[in-house]
Amino acid sequence: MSDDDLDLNALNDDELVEQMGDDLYDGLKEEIEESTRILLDRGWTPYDVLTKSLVAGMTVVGEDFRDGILYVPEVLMAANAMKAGMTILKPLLAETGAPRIGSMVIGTVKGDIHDIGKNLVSMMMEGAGFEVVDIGINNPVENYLEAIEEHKPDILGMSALLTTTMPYMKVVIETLVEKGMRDDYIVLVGGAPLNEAFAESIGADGYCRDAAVAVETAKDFVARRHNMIGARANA
Ligand code: B1M
Repeated sequence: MSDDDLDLNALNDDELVEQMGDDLYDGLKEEIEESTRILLDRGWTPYDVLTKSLVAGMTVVGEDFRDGILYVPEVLMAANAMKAGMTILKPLLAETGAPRIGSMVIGTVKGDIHDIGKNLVSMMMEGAGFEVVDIGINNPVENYLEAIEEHKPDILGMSALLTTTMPYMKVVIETLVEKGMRDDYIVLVGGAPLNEAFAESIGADGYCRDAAVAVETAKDFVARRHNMIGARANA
């Protein structure tokens, strides 16, 4: 049987997840969409579909990209297939009925066009009850300033996937300091090349390893911030 004839519905869950890995690798958008729907129909949670099939598949793509087995056009197709799956999951992750607990402006920094991780963080944050303003990719400091001044969020989130673009996060934070605005926002950063020490060195409040950690970290900081504001109001 050729791949064209493959009945995805006939595969068991493990086989389907393996097939999704192959389809993501091959950038097969429609197959990814179909498999995503099948797993949801079988009772998988949107979060499991996301992490156990799409993110897991993208990890393999990343390894082969690093090793020179895959090139930019192929990785772009894989990314588009992944985004198609994420589009199906987005409303399900966002509509959890969680009460609104805070707000965040998030964007990928200047020089960097990677947005899958940022989009995932946005979805999970929305699902957890945060209002999210996503300012997209390749953001100079002016874009962050404009967005935070307009939306007055609790959190400023920044994403960077390249070792060459992650230092730009420091430029944004230093600009906030210069303008006397640094303490008005919780600054959270994330992206594959970052770590805790880097976040600390640039003066961010927290480093988020993944989207789930971003949600927990954000909740934690926002609760502390609201407690502080409440204590000041009562003093
Ligand atoms: Co790029 N790329 N890429 N790429 N790419 C990486 C990052 C790389 C590690 C691949 C590799 O060599 N193994 C490498 C960087 C090496 C380095 O800097 N040390 C690399 C390179 C070199 C490049 C180019 C320079 C290639 C070239 O042109 N020669 C080029 C740069 C373009 C640019 O930005 N200026 C480039 C281009 C591309 C594509 C356009 C083809 C495509 C991006 C498509 C898109 O995003 N729309 C792409 C992709 C897809 C990747 C990999 C394969 C996958 C990234 C991804 O989406 N991961 C990546 C390899 C890798 O990371 N393993 C790679 C899945 C995603 C769910 O994870 O983004 O880590 P991640 O997000 C996580 C966490 O990091 C965290 O939570 C997310 C969800 O759990 N997180 C946050 C992320 N942001 C956060 C923000 C927060 C909180 C948490 O704020 C609060």
